Amino acid sequence: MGDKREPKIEAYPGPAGGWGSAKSVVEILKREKVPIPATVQELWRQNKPRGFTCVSCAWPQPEKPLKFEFCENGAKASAWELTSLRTTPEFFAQHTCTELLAWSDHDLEQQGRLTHPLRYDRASDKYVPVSWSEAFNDIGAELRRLREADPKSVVFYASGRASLETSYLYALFARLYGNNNLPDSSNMCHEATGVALRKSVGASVGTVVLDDFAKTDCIFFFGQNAGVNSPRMLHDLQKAAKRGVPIVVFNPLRERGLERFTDPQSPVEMLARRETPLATQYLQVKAGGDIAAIAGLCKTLLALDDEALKNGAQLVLDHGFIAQNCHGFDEFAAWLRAQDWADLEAASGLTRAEIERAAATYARANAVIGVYGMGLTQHVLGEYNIHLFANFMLLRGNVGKPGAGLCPVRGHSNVQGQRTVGIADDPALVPLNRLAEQYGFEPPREKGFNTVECCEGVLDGSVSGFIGLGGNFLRAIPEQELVTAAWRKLRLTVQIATKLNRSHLVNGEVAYLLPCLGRIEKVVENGVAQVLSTEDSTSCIHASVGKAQPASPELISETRIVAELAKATLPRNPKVPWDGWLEDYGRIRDAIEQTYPDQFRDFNQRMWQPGGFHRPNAARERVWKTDTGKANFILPPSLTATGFADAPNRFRLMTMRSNDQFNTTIYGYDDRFRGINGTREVVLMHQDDIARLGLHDGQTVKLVSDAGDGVQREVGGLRVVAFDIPRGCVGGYYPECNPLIPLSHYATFSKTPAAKSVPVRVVAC
Ligand SMILES: Nc1nc2c(c(=O)[nH]1)N[C@H]1C(S)=C(S)[C@@H](COP(=O)(O)OP(=O)(O)OC[C@H]3O[C@@H](n4cnc5c(=O)[nH]c(N)nc54)[C@H](O)[C@@H]3O)O[C@H]1N2
Ligand SMILES: Nc1nc2c(c(=O)[nH]1)N[C@H]1C(S)=C(S)[C@@H](COP(=O)(O)OP(=O)(O)OC[C@H]3O[C@@H](n4cnc5c(=O)[nH]c(N)nc54)[C@H](O)[C@@H]3O)O[C@H]1N2
Ligand SMILES: [Mo]
Repeated sequence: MGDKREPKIEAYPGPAGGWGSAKSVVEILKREKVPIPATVQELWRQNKPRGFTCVSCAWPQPEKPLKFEFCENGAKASAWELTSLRTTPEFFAQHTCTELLAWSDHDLEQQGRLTHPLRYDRASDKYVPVSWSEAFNDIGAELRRLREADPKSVVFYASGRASLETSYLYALFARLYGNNNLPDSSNMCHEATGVALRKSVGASVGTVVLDDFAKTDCIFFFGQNAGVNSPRMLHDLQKAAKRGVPIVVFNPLRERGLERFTDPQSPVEMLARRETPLATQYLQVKAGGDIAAIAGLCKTLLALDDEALKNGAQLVLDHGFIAQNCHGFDEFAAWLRAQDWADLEAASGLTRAEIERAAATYARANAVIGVYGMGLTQHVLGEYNIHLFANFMLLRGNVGKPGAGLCPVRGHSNVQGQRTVGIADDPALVPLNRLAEQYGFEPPREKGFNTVECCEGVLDGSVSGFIGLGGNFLRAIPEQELVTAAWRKLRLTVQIATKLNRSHLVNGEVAYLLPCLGRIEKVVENGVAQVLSTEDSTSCIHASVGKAQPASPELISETRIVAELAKATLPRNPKVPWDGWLEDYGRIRDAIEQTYPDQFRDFNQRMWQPGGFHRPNAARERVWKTDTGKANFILPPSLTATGFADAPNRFRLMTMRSNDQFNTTIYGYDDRFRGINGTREVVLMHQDDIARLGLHDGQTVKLVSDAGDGVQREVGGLRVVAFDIPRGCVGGYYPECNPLIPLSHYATFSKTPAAKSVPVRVVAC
């Protein structure tokens, strides 16, 4: 199980959680050959006060944790890091990078943890071991040379796993170096959220805390797959469902984790195979059809309100809230009245009756939580999806009251926190004046590169150096083939990582692969164990204590790697105490508090609070930090979020995550809930579309880009799977389908790659 084998496609009868989950955890523990007692001991500490923060998703830690506060996918992520497998210098002596490029993503990471700092040797096309001091000196010298030529030519990428301490130092390093080129993985996921929510409600993050789930009386879900990507949330959903809270889901696919759940930690539920149904209504909206669906919901609320007014009944909209807090309601109402139901039905793929039923559920609830994920953000009109969702919530004052609010579910376990402490390409989001004063330098004021702009810079030659603090940049981005080809012309590439991945095999002229400790491992500096911290999806900040034995004695922390790189590169500045910070990471937290006094008051004390301390959020208090000083109703330019016109054989490709992966990390080849086992090389299609194209279930096809920009992009060898998916939409796995996404295909304002509606044709091979 878990390996590539004869594909088996067969509907999965079980719930999310349950015995399937338990079995899947046992399999990965075996596959990673982890020492079982030590691993169980670690899992016991996961997401607990004085334990470590799970390295998988960003769902918050409850104040009073469960006995085991982890889920199937959290356990997989921990086992992946605690593995006893090792990728040693001997391994690299045996394989060239070119040879390894032909390996699968799964096989590369399956070699285990990196153990030694490595330098790429161009002559042999192999990685060779190098000492830390040699690596830092050489990289420092290269970075100084690049800085002399153009300080804007180096990019400092971060994947969202590094701690607040490391992230703060990393952002400071980039600014002292001379640029704001700080793209991070959130540029590819919730960037659209930051941009859209700032305009709608003046906050760039969600407004709910965990406690709101206990108080809510209705939950609306758009394009977020909790059962796979934030499974601990299922406990909160299950509790809500058991209280009779309606859960309404808008998703093109019927995701099992949103349908029913068995708590694997409950012996009664497990033994009795008892399931809790979750979604009370499931609407299979077309990919890119949410603007129309939400407009339909809002139009219904308006009609219900009109009717109530006529009958002298209680009004449906919260007019008091709207008058006091909102801007643009009249224009929005006029726009809604002008919409034709036939257009809304066609663009959403839903019927008026279904939408009206969902709107009636919403209208009956006093406190509604609006949850969303990549299904809304990763579209050309991704920001408008979010604006419409915010409009919908504002109509009944569902922002800034107990049990209600917007809940974008963030991706990586510290991706939100990285932004909070300065990893941002937009200098307007950073207190530059305070940094200037604190560190006695003139920070760069020009906007830096985000992820898409970094790729553009690689293509046009304006980028010469790349540092990756985690992640798998070349595999995660769109337009993989062109960017990968240009990548080899970079002067310097440095990757800081725990495991080998594809991005490490495509190198600049000078290239290093620097291995680091993971979050579960003990970090010791000068004989003293150090503590790190992270921020979750609900803006709660907590300590994380790693205790596991390091995977190799050579490993040092990411915090140290960043500080040593900075020291080797930058002129000495007595106001920037890199060595002092490394002696005691608590001093980095003091520095963070000094830069962000309102957000991080008493950081070193409060991070120990069970469940963490909450960063203030003005929108939660109904203080609207927008251009109008109010919460804004914003109108969309179109009912469809795809950004391209429909055409007879043009499909909307949604790139999907399986239940057996964390982003580009492929744990195995089973997507249990969707019943696709032993393979990821599939394209999910509606039976009618299969027949219309004269194809058949099981046939091999290729997907070809239909972006109309003259660039040849295709992914072949995919097996057609007849699936319950809206007509006109097809599903394929991320990252295998990434070569099909044009670099220019992104959300308009945030440049979030539009990975949930990519224009493709399906062609028989
Ligand atoms: N186990 C595990 N956990 C993870 C990750 C992982 O890969 N594995 N990744 C982490 C990261 S970085 C992130 S950002 C999050 C991602 O977590 P999610 O936000 O859940 O992202 P996806 O699974 O990509 O897509 C979510 C859902 O959107 C639906 N969808 C697609 N298109 C549309 C649409 O147009 N409209 C609507 N309404 N729905 C649509 C899909 O069917 C899918 O169910 O999870 C994080 N957690
Ligand atoms: N088509 C398509 N493309 C997408 C998406 C999609 O839905 N569809 N989703 C996008 C999203 S939401 C995201 S967030 C990006 C993800 O993009 P990235 O964040 O760049 O990629 P990951 O796969 O999360 O990175 C995995 C690698 O991180 C390294 N790593 C793991 N743990 C650590 C650690 O503790 N420290 C360090 N230094 N390294 C570590 C390992 O070497 C591992 O190979 O992909 C985006 N790309
Ligand atoms: Mo993400």
